[in-house]
Amino acid sequence: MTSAPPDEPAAPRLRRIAHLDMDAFFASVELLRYPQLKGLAVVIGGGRRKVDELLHQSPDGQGLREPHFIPVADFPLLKDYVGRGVITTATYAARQFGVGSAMGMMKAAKLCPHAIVLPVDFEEVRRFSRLFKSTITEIAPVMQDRGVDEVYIDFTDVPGGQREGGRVLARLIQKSIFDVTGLTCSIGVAPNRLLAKMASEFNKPNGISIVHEEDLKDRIWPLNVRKINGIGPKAGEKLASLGITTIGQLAAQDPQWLIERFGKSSGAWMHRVAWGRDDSPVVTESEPVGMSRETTFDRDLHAVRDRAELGRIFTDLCERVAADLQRKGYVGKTIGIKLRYDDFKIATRDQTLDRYTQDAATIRRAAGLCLKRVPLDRKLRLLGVRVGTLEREGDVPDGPPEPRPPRSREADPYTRPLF
Ligand code: TTP
Ligand code: MG
Ligand code: MG
Repeated sequence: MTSAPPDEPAAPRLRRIAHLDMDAFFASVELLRYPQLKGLAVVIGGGRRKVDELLHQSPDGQGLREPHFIPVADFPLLKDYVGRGVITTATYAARQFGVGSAMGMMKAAKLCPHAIVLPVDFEEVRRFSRLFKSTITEIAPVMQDRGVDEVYIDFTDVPGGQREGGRVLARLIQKSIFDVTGLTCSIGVAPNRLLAKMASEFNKPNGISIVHEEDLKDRIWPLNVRKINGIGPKAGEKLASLGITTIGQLAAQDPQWLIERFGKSSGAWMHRVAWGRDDSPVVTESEPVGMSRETTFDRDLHAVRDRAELGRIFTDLCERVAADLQRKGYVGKTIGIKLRYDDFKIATRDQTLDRYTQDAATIRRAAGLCLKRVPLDRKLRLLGVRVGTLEREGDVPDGPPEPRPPRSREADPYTRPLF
């Protein structure tokens, strides 16, 4: 009898980090709605949702037409654009004409007059952003959000994450995202985030690029220093004035020389990244449970004597929390306040609404009620407003409509001055 062979010694696991970025994201989202524009030059810009409404109106004025039946000839063109808008993004077909993000639309019209112009639909963009990210975390749980269309993913311990340097897993993720959303993305896989971020641009659009430590000299050093995430226009200019344009030239500098010119931490950092070194972890962020804004006053304020100022600050905090919720796409149900008195004691109160909100006035009313439940006889050092029990906007049904505010200010306990 022969005994079972000993287990194969496991191949050493390498750190494999991916950076994934959606291709021409805002434009690609519009192409899902208007598939007849596929392959054409399309730019996103201008704030006119009206364009959409006009498009959808059938020419005989009889009702609406399905987006995908609108003839290409009916779409607005860049050459007819008048205004000061800038381009948010452009399809790859439009980029061939030199048109791209941050370019003025009138200037872009000279380069590519026949490009179709569409406005951005933020709600739709956010919906697809959530969808592609949740598709990733179902496959590879360690994901870090880096904005609306990009993420870092730690491939190291994910099945398939080591095969072909990460290419097998990258392909699976690309395919899954396409199946779920109809959108393409590009992925770079490398030993760390720094290199992965550069690598994801190598084969855009719809590409995968695998970078190993030993590729540094051939694939990273020839790139412009500006390709390093963290070297902006100013540092790039200063480096250029010192005769350094490529990452290789940066790597060749004595760290001390860089430190003398860019300061201790930046100089040392530049040298490190030019050598492709980066240990920063991929940090998974859980969904926020609440959002808050608070402010410590320049001087302690009294509820009666400084009533007007406190009222202004309070309203401002509510507006800022509401803006945070709206920008990040959340609604919340529990409205809370926090006070710190001049003796440093803290008081908090909260109130749960019967519907979710991201509206400043609604938050202000509920927070105002909370305020009536705390003692206001001492001076205040700090005031904070928080919205908790968060849900993604769109994930919860709309509640009953807001009760109409009473006619008279006096009759309405919610809008009476608070301090
Ligand atoms: P990017 O990933 O920079 O660009 P992109 O996805 O359009 O194209 P690429 O294929 O090169 O990745 O940005 C993602 C989205 O963010 C983009 O579709 C529109 C928006 N955006 C702005 O609103 N303003 C900007 O200046 C840039 C660069 C992007
Ligand atoms: Mg992108
Ligand atoms: Mg991006």
